[in-house]
Amino acid sequence: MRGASPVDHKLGGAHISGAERIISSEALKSNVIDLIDRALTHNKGESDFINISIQKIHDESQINYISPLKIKNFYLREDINPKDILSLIGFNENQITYTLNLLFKLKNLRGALIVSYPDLHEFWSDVVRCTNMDYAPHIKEDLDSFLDKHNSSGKYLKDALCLSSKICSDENVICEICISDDKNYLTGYISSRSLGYIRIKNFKPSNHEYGGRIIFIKDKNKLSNTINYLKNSIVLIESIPKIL
Ligand code: WAQ
Ligand code: MG
Repeated sequence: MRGASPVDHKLGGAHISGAERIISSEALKSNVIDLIDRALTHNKGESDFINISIQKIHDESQINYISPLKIKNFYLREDINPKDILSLIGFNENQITYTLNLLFKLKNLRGALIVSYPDLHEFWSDVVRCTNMDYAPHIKEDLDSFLDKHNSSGKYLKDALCLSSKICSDENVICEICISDDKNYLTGYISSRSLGYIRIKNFKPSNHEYGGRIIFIKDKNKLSNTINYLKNSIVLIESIPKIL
């Protein structure tokens, strides 16, 4: 599902809300209702345009099962900041400044901006909306109780972890960095295969109304493979994440 306002993204509308589900056919109707609800009740406002597309998975062998990233919850620590994390990933000071400036400049994109590293080329004509990922149906219930138990059932973590686990499972991806569209939701994250999904409290300044995602890739010759994987490959998370 993706929702926009005042008109379709393709006609210049702003992104309001988006979500993905991979479910059994019996759960289809109830999930569609939930998604419409989500598009109409987002903190950014009501979607005036909602696109719901539904695709049957014909063959289970099309499904790729992956592990979730480990969650590192710096939510309660004040001493961690995005610069430290990017530096651990290997970014130098200029690259860090560049990255944070770019992130805070992103406005109402319907997908993620891909940037090659280390030459920092921005692929503006290939902003990618990742689709076709979810948690495997057999873990969904346990996942919800697990997240509840760890006070992590907050509204955005579950979907963001799923999306980011798919993104980082592409070999060409170095890391992903994200802040929410919701102006009241200040927690963002930086994720990578090496460090996991690192949540950062107050990543976003409280007056910042926009969200965004940047995906850094190693090899721009493999850009189209990466985009194809992020959009089209069907990915299910097969196990409950660890919270460190
Ligand atoms: N694929 C690519 N980019 C996307 C997608 C997608 N499926 N969905 C959203 N984006 C981009 C788009 O540019 C949005 O403007 C931006 O990301 C932010 O999206 O507590 O809520 O849905 O651990 O607002 C992160 C912290 C919350 C969660 C992220 O993102 C936590 C969030 P939002
Ligand atoms: Mg959102």
